[in-house]
This record gives sequence, C-alpha cells and structure tokens, in this order.
Amino acid sequence: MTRISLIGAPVDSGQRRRGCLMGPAAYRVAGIDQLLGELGHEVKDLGDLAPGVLPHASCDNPAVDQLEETLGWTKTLRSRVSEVLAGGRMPIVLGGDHSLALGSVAGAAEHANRAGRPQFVLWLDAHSDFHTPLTTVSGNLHGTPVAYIAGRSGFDAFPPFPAPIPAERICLFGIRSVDPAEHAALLRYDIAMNDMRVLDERGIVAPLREFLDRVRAANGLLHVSLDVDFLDPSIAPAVGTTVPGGATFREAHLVCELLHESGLMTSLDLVELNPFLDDRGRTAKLMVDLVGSLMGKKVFDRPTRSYH
Ligand code: NNH
Ligand code: MN
Ligand code: MN
Ligand code: MN
Repeated sequence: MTRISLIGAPVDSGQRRRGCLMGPAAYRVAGIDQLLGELGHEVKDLGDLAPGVLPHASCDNPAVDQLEETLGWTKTLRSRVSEVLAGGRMPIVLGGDHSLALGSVAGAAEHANRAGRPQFVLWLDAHSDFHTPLTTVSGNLHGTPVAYIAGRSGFDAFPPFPAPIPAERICLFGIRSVDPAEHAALLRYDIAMNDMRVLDERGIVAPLREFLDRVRAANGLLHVSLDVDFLDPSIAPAVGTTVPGGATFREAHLVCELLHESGLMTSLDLVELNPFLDDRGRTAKLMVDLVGSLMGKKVFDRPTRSYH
C-alpha cells in the first residue's frame, strides 16, 4: 500500500497549443483516484494548484513565451512536491504541460537532499527537453526541464536548482526528436540516451533494467516523468507534439510493470495530455491505465518474482 497525493497542475504556459490545463480534470474523469483505491492505495486528492502571484521576470531570448507564468508554477510545484514527499507520501502530478517538471523535479531533489539520498530521473518522452531558455528556438519552456535538472546555465530567471542532478542519474527513454542545439549539448553530458534506435535494437527491458539497477545500487529516489508523446500517436492522439514511432501499448505497459516491480519510484509526473485533442477520452484512459500498471495492476497476479 502506498500513500499517494494527487496534485492537479493545470499548467498551460510551457507551450502554445492550449488545452493541457484540462488535463487534471480528464484524469479525474477517467477515474484515476478510484483505480488507485481499488489497487489498495490510500489516495488524497489535493485538488488543483494555482501559479500564485506572478513574479516579474525577463530573459535575453525574446522567443521565450510565458516565462512569468511558468516561473510561478515552478515555485508552487516545487514546494508542494517537496512537502508531500516530506510527509512520507508519493506525489503524482496531474499535468499540465511538461514545463511543470521544472518545479516537480526540483521539489523531489530538494527532498532528496534533505533525506541524504541521491535523486534519479527517468524521462519517458519523444523529446529530450534539453534546451535552455537561451537555446530554445520555439520559445516553449516545456522543452527545457532536463537541462534545468542537469544544471545547465541559462536559467537565471529561475530559482537555482536545489543540487543539479549528475548526468549518470538521468535516463532519457523513448527519444525520437532532438533539436540541433540539444544534440550538441547532450554530447557533452553522460546522460543515458535511450533513443528509438537503441530501443528498436535492444528492446525496452535491458536498458530500463540497467538504469533501475543503478538506482537500487545507490539507494536512490526515483522521479518518473511520463510525457504522453512517449506513446505512439496511434494509441495516444491527445498531445500537441505527436511524433511517429513511439512506444506501443504493450511496451509502455511493460515499462510501467517493471517500474512497479522495482519498487523504486517515489514520485511521478503525468504531462502533456491535451484533452481538447482527444478521441473520446482514449488517451486519458490509457494514461490512467498506465498509472494502474505503475502502481501494481497486473494481467495475472502470480506471486511476484523480483525483476532480477
Ligand atoms: N524540442 C522542441 C522544442 O523545444 C519540442 C519540445 N516539445 C515537447 N517536449 N513536447 O516533450 O520546442
Ligand atoms: Mn502570456
Ligand atoms: Mn516532454
Ligand atoms: Mn515530448
């Protein structure tokens, strides 16, 4: 049994296609709290947060969009996620676009520092999200959280990241869209890059186990950030930035099942769901079903073998 706090984060400032703000409501309509309850967990829904009073801020790159809104969300989410973890609960952040991870991962890292444990991050996404506010071409800040987490410079407008996460503790998974500036920067970092080329050849199990083994060996805390576009658009159409060639239904479930069996995940983001683009709620329902697998739902409940 896990004590879970659902945190509604209707963040829509990290990109320009409006609709992610409806994400938290869609997850609730799709029955996320009920499913987690049926799986035996204790669930508290903290409702939807707000970005608070917006700070005045600016950035040298004029392309950057909605910096102040995103900053407001970053501060709110950082303190809420860190507080929930300090209370011994697992935060599940219902997004909202991926810029919310600027706050949620900072909150997790803040807690990890306090607890004296190393923080790890698994990034399930079509995109590497390794821009800084100075390198982004689109100006959409949802393309920046991994750079913030890894301690890249260019985030002067943002609160300093608690303690940048060393590259070896970050794993990108499912990647199939990397911009030139991100590519150049990623070559300088030792971040595990499980792009689709790697996953096609090796499958998802071995690369995921390698990373989970590292988390376990270090007695680490694990934040999982699940972007809807990790999934193939044919099964998950409700996202503004679809990229063909994504994870299949079974691959995605297997990732979630392995994560559950590892027992390592301590916090989770669900991001980029845009219910306005959905087809009768199927993407929202699939995401909730994946959360079920992450939290112990099985096809057949045989006595669990550890994943080793
Ligand atoms: N790299 C692109 C950009 O920065 C796309 C980022 N979009 C995402 N990230 N959906 O997950 O604009
Ligand atoms: Mn604006
Ligand atoms: Mn993303
Ligand atoms: Mn993405």
